[in-house]
Amino acid sequence: MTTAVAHPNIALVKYWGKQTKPGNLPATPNLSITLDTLLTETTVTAAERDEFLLNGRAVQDAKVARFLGALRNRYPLPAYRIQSENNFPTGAGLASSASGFAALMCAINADAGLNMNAEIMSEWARLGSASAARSCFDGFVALVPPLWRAQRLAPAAHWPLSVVVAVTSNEAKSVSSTQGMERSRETSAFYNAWVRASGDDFACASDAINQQDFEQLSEVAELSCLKMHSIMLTSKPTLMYWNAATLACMEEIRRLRSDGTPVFFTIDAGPQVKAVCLPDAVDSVTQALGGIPGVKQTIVCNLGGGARVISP
Ligand code: 2P0
Repeated sequence: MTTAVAHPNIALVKYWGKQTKPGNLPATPNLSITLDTLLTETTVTAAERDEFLLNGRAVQDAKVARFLGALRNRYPLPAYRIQSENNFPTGAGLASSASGFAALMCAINADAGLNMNAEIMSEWARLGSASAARSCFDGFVALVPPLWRAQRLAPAAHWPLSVVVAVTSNEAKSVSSTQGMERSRETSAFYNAWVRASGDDFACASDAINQQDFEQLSEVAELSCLKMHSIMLTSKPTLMYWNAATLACMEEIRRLRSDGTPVFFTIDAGPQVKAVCLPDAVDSVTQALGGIPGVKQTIVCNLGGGARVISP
């Protein structure tokens, strides 16, 4: 029996769309920060048959089954009872599949003695969910060609950033990211332009992180987020992940920034808003977002560690 933990990560340069060849390969280079506070804890126990319990309930999960199948094509593994718990809403745009597959890969790696390093673990975690590759590492993380293994661009200590998550709904999304991004690739007239521009966005964000240039990072990260949501909105049928409180948070964050507060927003495939800020701005950002009608909860995170075994 082995228990591992991993945190969600938040992309500052987004992944939305896959290559058509096998391997669950993103169509665009992407870059994230790994959070603390939000956590998935996963225990694997050798068993007579595979069983997956998510937050205490037995579920059939095709992605988990496919992931285990792929691993078993390469490694002799026992059947596993997998117990996975999230301390935050699941499937609601808070990257539970990223932390989930990173924790699962890390637990199996240790339990079965596979001796993978973090890069190899990230390559396998990517097969489960591409964003999970990034949760194998702490700090600032890139997922780029040609190998599409995650790499740490800089450790968390390089540039302490904070993230205030404004939770505007606890419901699971109606269209999964996997289905949504496939729909966008097939139907959005702007999809090819999104893919073409992604390399420049990635380079600009990497440069901003190296230089600790908050203004440059704000501009490129908000633009990447809004481009991704433009692709979602122009998919057929449309993918609209925002609600009224999402928009109110975006407006408030832009107002705070124009008044001199170092903060920018990013939003994933769900209605939650993540306000990325310098640590000194956490209190004012939390207060401002917490007062917006429709914001159910705010959660403060700093940058966190990569996937790791906690027991034995
Ligand atoms: C990201 N998202 O870069 C983007 C932004 C959601 C919006 O990566 O199909 O759950 O399992 O590889 O990793 C969510 O996609 O999708 C995601 P699959 P995944 O964080």
